[in-house]
Amino acid sequence: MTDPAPHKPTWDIFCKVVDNFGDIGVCWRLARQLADEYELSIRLWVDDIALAQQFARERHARIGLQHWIETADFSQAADVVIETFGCGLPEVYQQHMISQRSMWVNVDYLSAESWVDSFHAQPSPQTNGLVRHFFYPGFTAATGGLLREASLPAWQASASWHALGIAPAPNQLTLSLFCYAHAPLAALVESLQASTMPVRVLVPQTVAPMLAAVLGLGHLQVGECIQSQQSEFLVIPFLSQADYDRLLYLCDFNFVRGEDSWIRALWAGKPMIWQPYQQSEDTHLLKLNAFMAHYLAQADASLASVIRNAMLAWAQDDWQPAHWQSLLTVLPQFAQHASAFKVAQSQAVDLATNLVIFIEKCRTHRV
Ligand code: TRH
Repeated sequence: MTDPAPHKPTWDIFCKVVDNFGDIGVCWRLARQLADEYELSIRLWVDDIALAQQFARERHARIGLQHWIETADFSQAADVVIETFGCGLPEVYQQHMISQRSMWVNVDYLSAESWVDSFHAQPSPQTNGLVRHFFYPGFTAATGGLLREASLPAWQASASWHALGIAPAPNQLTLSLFCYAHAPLAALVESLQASTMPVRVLVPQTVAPMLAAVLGLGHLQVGECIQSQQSEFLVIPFLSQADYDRLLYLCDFNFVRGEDSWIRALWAGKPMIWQPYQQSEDTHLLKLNAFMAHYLAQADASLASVIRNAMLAWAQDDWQPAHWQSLLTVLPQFAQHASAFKVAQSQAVDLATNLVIFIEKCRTHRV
C-alpha cells in the first residue's frame, strides 16, 4: 500500500483593490501560477469581486474566488495565508489562523531599491501570537524574485497577431501604450506624429479617453483607427491578462506602468518605457531611478543615457519630440539590450517558486 499523497497545504490569498488593475492583476497571476505549477488549491479573497471576475474570465479549476466582505465566512483559515501589498487580514480570520497554526506571509510591492534585500523574509511577531513574514519581490537573489511562469517561453513561441485579432503592421513600428492620466500624452502624440519612422500605436480601451482628449475628439471606440501624419492610433479592447502578455511580446516597443505590466514588458524582451505609479514625496522617482540603475547596469553609457532621459521625461511630464527621435536612433541597440536583460533576469528563481520554498522551510522548521 503506497503512502497517501502528502497533505497539500491549503492556500488563501487576500487582495484589496486600491485602484487601477495591478493589485488584482498580480494576485490573479500569482494564484494561476501556484495552481498550475504546484497543483495547489487556492481561495482568492477579493473585495472588488466584479473586477476580479473580469480577470478570472479564464476560470481556473483550482482557484476559488471569494468575495471579501465583512459578513464572509472566515471560519476556515488556510494552512498558508498570503496577504498582498499590506492589505491586512480580517481579525476574525486571524483568530482561526491561531488555532489552525497558519503561516502568514505578506507579499509586498515590487521595488528595485537596495533596502528590499535586507527586509525580505523578515519575521514580524504579532501581539496575537501569529508571526507575519515579509516577502519582497525584487531583482536580486536576496529578494523573492519576480513573477514568471514556466510556460512563458512556450506561449511566446506561439504568440501571433492573428490570434489577437489584430492585423500585423510590417511597415510600421508597433507600440503599446498603457499609461496613467498624468502622463505627458499630448507631447508623446506630437512626437509620434513627426516620427521619422511610421508608428502604429495600440491604445487600450482604458487609455482611449485620454487620447481622444489629446486629439480633440469627443470619443474613441474600440476598433477605431485614427491616422495622424506619421502615426496611426488603433483602440483595442481590454484584453485578457494572457492576451495582453502576448501583445507586449509581439509589439516592437511598449509603454507600461505600475507593477504587473512593467514586469511583463521586461519578459517581452522589447524596448520599453515604464511609468511608475505616482506616490507622494516623489517616492516613485526613487523607485524609477533604482530600477534604471539595475536595468541599465550592462548598457553602454550613450544607450543608458537615452533610455534614462526618456523614462524620466515620461515620468516627470517633461517629454519632448527629441526623446522619441533619440529612442529611434538607438532602437536596434535598445532591442538587443532588452532581450539580453530578459535572458539574464530569467536565470533568477521566480517569485512563486521562492514563495513555495520559503513557506516549506518555515513550516518544516516551525517549533
Ligand atoms: O493598473 P496598474 O496601474 O495597477 C497599479 C499598480 O499595480 C501599482 O503598483 C499599484 O500600487 C496600484 O495598481 C494600486 O498597472 P499594472 O500593475 O500594470 O496592472 C495592470 C494589470 O492589468 C496587469 O495585470 C495587466 C492587466 N491588463 C490586462 O489584463 N489587459 C489589458 O488590456 C491591459 C491594458 C492590462
